[in-house]
Amino acid sequence: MSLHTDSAIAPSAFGLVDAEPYNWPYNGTFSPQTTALINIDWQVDFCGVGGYVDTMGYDLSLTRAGLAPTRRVLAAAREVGMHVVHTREGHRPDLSDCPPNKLWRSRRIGAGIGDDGPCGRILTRGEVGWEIVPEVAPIEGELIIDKPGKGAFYATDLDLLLRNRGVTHIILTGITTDVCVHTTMRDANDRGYECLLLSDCTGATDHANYLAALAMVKMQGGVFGAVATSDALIAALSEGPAAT
Ligand code: C5J
Repeated sequence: MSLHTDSAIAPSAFGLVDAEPYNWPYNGTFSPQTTALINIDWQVDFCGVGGYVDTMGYDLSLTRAGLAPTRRVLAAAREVGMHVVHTREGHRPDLSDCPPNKLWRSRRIGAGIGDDGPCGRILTRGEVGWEIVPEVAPIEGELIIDKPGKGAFYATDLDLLLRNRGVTHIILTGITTDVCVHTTMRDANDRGYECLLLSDCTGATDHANYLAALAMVKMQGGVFGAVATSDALIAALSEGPAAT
């Protein structure tokens, strides 16, 4: 099924966002009714003290860097009535949805999924570490997708929920850029969603990987979509509906 049609632009469509390697979206306008802001895994486990990423020994300032701009983007998206989605990576307490190789790898690096840590059991649903941090927490009415994998479409009903809402365009924030954000963006692009990644609203456990992940989105003319700053998106939203 094609997501994009030639139908009339929604009355509240916004104009182009200044982005690379093309001004987003490809089809000139986007509207809050057909756009979802998807916030990937802003969980204690990925950006909080005592969580999974901290236990693995990475620098939390890298994964926390996008919190303040994401908070501003969330406020702007809510203001214009855009769909807002939050995802959480985590496993059932009995770990029956955790692939053995993922479990093995996490234990090998000293942060075993399901093991006890300062924020409860690592990457386990219902634990403190699995919660979304307060700075960007969901509010009532926003979708929350619990996912066992890296990509938000894998083993979830995200695609169905987006299509039923008429969503054709996706704006991404979240962590980590090179893992769950990238997997979700690649999959979304394959499914025909027009994607924009906000460069200052994402971070990786390794800065070089963050830069490489942004570069990969932009290669081949925007093979997975486009990249913009939060300021560029907010400017487009603030300018109001595009002239039709
Ligand atoms: C990882 C994620 N890095 N949210 N998950 O395991 O990127």
